[in-house]
Parts: sequence; C-alpha cells; structure tokens
Amino acid sequence: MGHVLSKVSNLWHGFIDNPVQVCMLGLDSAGKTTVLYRLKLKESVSTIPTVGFNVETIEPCDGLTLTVWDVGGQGNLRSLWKPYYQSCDGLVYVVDSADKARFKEAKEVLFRILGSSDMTRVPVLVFANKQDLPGSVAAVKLAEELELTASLTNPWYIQSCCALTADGLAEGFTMFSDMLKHYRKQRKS
Ligand SMILES: Nc1nc2c(ncn2[C@@H]2O[C@H](COP(=O)(O)OP(=O)(O)O)[C@@H](O)[C@H]2O)c(=O)[nH]1
Ligand SMILES: [Mg+2]
Repeated sequence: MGHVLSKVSNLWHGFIDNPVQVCMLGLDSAGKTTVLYRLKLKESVSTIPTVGFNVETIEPCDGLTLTVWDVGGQGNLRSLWKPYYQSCDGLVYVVDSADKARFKEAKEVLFRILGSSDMTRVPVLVFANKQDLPGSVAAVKLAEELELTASLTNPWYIQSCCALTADGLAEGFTMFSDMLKHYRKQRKS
C-alpha cells in the first residue's frame, strides 16, 4: 500500500509551483471517500457536513488539492458547488461497477456536470470501482454504458479499480496527471 501511495504522491511534484485542483464526484456509495482515504498521505481531511451537502477537501500531497462530494438525485447542479467547479482543473468520477441499476443515473449526472461551462475541456478520469465484486462490469463495458466513447468530448480515460485494496488507483492517477499536464500546456499555448 505504501508503495502505491508514494507513487501517487510523486506524480504531483511537477505541479508544486502551480497546484492542481481536482474535483472527485460520483453518486453516493460509489467509493469516493474510500479512494480519498487511500490517498491521504498527509493530514487534513476537512468536511463540511450540511444536510444533503457533504464536501471533503484534502491535500494528499504538495501540488494537489482534491475536493470530493456526492452528486445525483438533486436535479440541477447546486449553486453551492459553483466555487468548486470554477476552480477545477480536472474531474475524477467514481462509479460503482456492480451497481447496474444506477448506471443510467451515473451517466446522466456525469453529462450534467460536464455541461457546466466551467467544465468544458477539463480532463476526466473515470474510476470503474468495486471490480472485486461479483457481477461488476469491466471498464470497457462501463465506458459503453456511460456512453463515454459515443458522447464525451472532454479528454477522458477509464480505469478499473478496487478502492478497498487500492488496485488500479496509482495507474489511474498516473494517466490523469499526464492528461492534466497536457491540458495545461494547451491552455498556455
Ligand atoms: N467491495 C468493495 N467495496 C467498496 C469499494 N470501494 C468502496 N467500497 C464500499 O462501498 C461503500 C461506500 O463507499 P464510500 O467510499 O463511503 O462511498 P462514497 O459515498 O462515494 O463516499 C463502503 O461500504 C465501502 O467500503 C471497492 O472497491 N470494493
Ligand atoms: Mg463519501
């Protein structure tokens, strides 16, 4: 586990001068908080628990701030989230790959988020989480279910993972940090 965490930490050293703000979203119970605790290298998980609005922010390593909250079931995007969206350089979207009944909701919510003008062209990493569960759907199949290939115009990557064991997390964040670096270069030029 320690090896995985230090690998993830090393990825962000290139961002120290200009830190990256990443939003991690997903339906409730997708596994976001579990991912968060796998990345909690340093101190400081701060939580704002308000009814129906639960935001966690951590700085797992220098150069990276992760802000995490549950989405879904709320209709419109809440105005309370606006400040987080506006400062967001990238999106990590966590999906429970075994919860087939909610794939449609997960897809609709993802596209609603990316429909916000602040999110145009930001890189998206989708974690196909809970791969250890029987009946979980493989990442390729989940990409179809979520219509990523057909409809997603942002740069994206899907990574299968198991947040409980941390399998796949370092791989996903490696790809994601490359996408973020590329995105920054493009924005500058
Ligand atoms: N089997 C399995 N359970 C997981 C995995 N990731 C999270 N969980 C469980 O799913 C439940 C919801 O996880 P949590 O991180 O609280 O989801 P959140 O609502 O998105 O923050 C908890 O019981 C976790 O232990 C995983 O990869 N495999
Ligand atoms: Mg949570």
